[in-house]
Amino acid sequence: MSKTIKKNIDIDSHYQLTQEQISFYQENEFIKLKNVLSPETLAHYRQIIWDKTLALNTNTLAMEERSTYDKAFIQVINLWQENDRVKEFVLGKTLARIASELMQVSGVRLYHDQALFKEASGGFTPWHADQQYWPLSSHKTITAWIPLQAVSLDMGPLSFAAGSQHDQTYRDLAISDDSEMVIQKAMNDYPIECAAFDIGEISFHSGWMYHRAPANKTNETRGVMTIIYMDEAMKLKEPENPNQENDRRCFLPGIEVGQIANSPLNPIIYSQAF
Ligand SMILES: O=C(O)CCC(=O)C(=O)O
Repeated sequence: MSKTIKKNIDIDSHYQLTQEQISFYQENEFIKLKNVLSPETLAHYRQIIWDKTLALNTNTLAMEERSTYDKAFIQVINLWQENDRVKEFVLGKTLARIASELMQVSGVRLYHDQALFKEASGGFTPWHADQQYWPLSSHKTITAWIPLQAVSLDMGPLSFAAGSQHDQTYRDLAISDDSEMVIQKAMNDYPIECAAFDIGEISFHSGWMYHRAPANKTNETRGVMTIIYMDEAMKLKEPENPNQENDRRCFLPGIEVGQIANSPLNPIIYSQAF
């Protein structure tokens, strides 16, 4: 595919991380980075991501009739399979290289992407750790949370419980009203990082990092694209719960337990070997 580079639209550049930022991530397993993508780049991809997300959304009940989970966001998965421009965005090297350098691995594959749109008056996102859902052999996983506009405190910015990645007590709990009651109480023991995102600011968090997002109190949708990367050497482990069985089927088709997670849905996006 030939690539047309327009001024200030760049998803394949090198964002220079400082040693301090890498050390912060190594210790805390989350980080927020400013000015990662330009406003022009985000504007360039925003509409197509928005249109595809709304077109493929199946979460259409009135807000008051939805479960807590469905109030939290519209969720559309693997948009990169649906459109070539979204594919170009998801396979961009800028974010993949940051993911690789933060995790200190030689390269990263795609696990999957998902658009997470918190609608006007949408509810809070319950506390959870993503890796509960993932049948992956190591903790070298990371999500880039990419707001398509600035996110004020009132729109539901992603928030982290600093230090909670070491807490193994709640790792069996999938998202539910019951898990929220238990985990929310436990997270009071950790400092909560909850702050607005500027345009171009992107957060990265590991699979065992507990996170949530407040409700969207505005009358504007909070559009967010996420890209989930894993170590290029990641293997499929024996799934430990129905969520992991489901992820294996959806995101790792044809891969056997113990094999590298390299199905056609898991291309290497960035590698030092390239
Ligand atoms: O966008 C949200 O509200 C939640 C995001 C999330 O849980 C994630 O990206 O892992």
